[in-house]
Amino acid sequence: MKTIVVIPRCRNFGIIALSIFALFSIALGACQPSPKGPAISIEEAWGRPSPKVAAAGAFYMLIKNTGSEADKLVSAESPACGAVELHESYKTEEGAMGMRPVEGGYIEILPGGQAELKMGGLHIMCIEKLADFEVGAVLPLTLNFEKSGEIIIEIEIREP
Ligand SMILES: [Cu+2]
Repeated sequence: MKTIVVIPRCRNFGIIALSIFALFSIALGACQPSPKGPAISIEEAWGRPSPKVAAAGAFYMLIKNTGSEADKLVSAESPACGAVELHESYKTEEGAMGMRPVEGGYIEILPGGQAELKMGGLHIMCIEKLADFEVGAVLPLTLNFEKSGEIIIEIEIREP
């Protein structure tokens, strides 16, 4: 599922700038760059396939904020997972890759910004898998944002 955000178009501004209509539009604030508050949308949500015996899986996606205020992803849950954690990947002192819960326990998305959850970086960890992560499976995931509240999406299990 995708959340669609409509932003007023401000293109061709120069062409219409002299028209009375445009002057009215400006007066009414129709060309404001973004709505009030955060405006969160999720794109390209997917997860890697893994064998049944694997205890955990990871979800990746692009979280965009086209609003005028920052928002924070604070938690997530899914009936496909016993627990869900927000993780980041890091390099250990020995040079190996590890992962850990994100600092502060949240992922912040600044106004006009985005958070890219990808392999080797930020990700949503599905601990204690309760469903098969086979190619073609679609798993529901609820994202909880500090200001935007619950956003329910579908995770497509596919090859990277
Ligand atoms: Cu992880």
